[in-house]
Amino acid sequence: MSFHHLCTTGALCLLASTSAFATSAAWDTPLAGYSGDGTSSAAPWASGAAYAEWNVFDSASSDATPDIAGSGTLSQTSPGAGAFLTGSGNIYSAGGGAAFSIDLVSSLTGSYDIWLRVATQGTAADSVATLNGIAATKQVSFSAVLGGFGGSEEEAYWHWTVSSPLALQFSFGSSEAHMSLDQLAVLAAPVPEPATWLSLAAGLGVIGALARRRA
Ligand SMILES: [Ca+2]
Ligand SMILES: [Ca+2]
Repeated sequence: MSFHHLCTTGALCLLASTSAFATSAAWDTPLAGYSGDGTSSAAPWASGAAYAEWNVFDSASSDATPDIAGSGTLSQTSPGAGAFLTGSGNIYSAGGGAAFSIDLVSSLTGSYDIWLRVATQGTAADSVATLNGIAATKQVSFSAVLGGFGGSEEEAYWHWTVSSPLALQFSFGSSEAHMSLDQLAVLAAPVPEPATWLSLAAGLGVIGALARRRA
């Protein structure tokens, strides 16, 4: 079934035709109510932490070539034939709930904060996502009703802390149909080691002692 055949109801046509929101690496698009300069959406990760990032997807079933950063494979396992690419490269799940997995090879050693970040239109992602089988709860950084068909524009992320993972395997999705996946990123930042904190605290202690001697 072609996109045009699917685009026969007003709601679906509108959603499909307005799915071109995040078309660059800047997530905080003005169309989502942000400034559009990349600084106004919630970003608890360090700059430059992008580990893999997709914006324009290659197909509705799999994309093994992240177009903004990194390497890895995004796969959609549901709804199969009910999913299609929009003209702007979103993965639109028309036929049922969406289920995605992301597989990355990891060379991270030590403790890392890991974030999975998504931008969607229409149906929002479900609350729970997993990393290597460990569940996390979605944090919504932006949400606005798009109007007309009950969908929303949403930016959200999940957070985990892992230690020297050999692989990063994520799963997330939506239990309801009509999620349009616009953008997706995995971010990684090292957790400061306890020794770093101890030496930092000791350094502050020395500075404090020197300040007291000079006082
Ligand atoms: Ca690609
Ligand atoms: Ca996009």
